Amino acid sequence: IAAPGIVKPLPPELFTVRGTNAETNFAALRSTGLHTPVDRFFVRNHTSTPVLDEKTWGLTVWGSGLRGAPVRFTYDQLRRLPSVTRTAAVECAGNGRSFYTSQQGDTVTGTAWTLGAVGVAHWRGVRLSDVLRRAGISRDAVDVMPRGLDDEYVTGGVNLGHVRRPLPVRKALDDVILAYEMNGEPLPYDHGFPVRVIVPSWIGIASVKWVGDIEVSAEPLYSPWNTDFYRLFGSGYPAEGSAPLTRQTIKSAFELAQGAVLTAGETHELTGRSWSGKAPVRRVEVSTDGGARWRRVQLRDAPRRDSWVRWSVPWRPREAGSVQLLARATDAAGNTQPERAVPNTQGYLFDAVVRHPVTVRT
Ligand code: MTE
Ligand code: MO
Repeated sequence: IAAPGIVKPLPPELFTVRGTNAETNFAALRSTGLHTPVDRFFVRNHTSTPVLDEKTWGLTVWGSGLRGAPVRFTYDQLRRLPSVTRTAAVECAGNGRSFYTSQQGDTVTGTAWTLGAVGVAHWRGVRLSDVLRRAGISRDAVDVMPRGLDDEYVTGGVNLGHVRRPLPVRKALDDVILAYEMNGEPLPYDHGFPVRVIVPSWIGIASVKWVGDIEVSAEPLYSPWNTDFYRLFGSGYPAEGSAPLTRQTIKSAFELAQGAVLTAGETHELTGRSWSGKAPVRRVEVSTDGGARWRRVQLRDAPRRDSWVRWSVPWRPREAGSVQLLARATDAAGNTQPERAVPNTQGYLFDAVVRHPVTVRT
């Protein structure tokens, strides 16, 4: 199994290939720690993974929001700046999209992810704020737009250019990093080698891979990735869409295959993960009877921002039959997963409780 343009192997027990993308199989996370191993971390590529050479690569910072001329950083120069590490999730804005259709009957466009377009890694890099200050960012700067070196994105016969997405300067100077390591190793090709942006808790598109230049502007910046995409469109939203999406929403997933077969009368340890881009997850409940009764489950990680928490709960099904397992998270800001997600035509920010079918046999 292989997807055009993804470099790492994609064995079917770890990934479902979706066009130029690969979705993590949640059942394959059951045996792993807090951080998603690279061999099973999802890949979302608009085109394909470029294999760049760090010796010739450079990052150019330029634009009307600098006090002076463009500044170029080599890979070695970046690696010599003070480094920071951070555990952070990357999650596609469209993660969970397929459930708009399969659970709610809504019509949406885009990659039909289940819940596996998310991963948590330990990133090392330099603060974007350090780089912007060294490049001479001025007090007039309002937007900062990193751009990828992967191929230009052509869709519906229109060339939209290189993937690029503006960030407000406040966020850019806050907790954003330019990462060159993932889980203690140099960034893998598929995840942005040699350097990518990591924007904690924001939708995945903000975390531009294979970054080659960053425009710093004294005027607001626009690209298709904050105008035509990554806004909410549809009934209830203005014609130009909502404001550009920023923070991710709240979700839960079982580390279990779809339609897994369990034996009645035996105790099974149900495990899973819950996460929210808005605040740390502090409570998770599970229902094993289709949503009639809920049990609070034990969290195996302390609630923390920008990451998920793992949880587990024993379950001893009494009789054979088809069962829908449900998990529902609540975060520290009081957000709880609803029964139904409010639809939008591009299927972003699905947050409802997902019904996970299993079969119990005697
Ligand atoms: N950056 C570039 N240059 N090109 C891309 O196609 N995809 C974005 C983002 N950064 C993308 C990109 C999207 S939509 C997501 S969800 C994340 O990368 C996925 O990161 P990953 O492939 O490391 O999981
Ligand atoms: Mo994405």
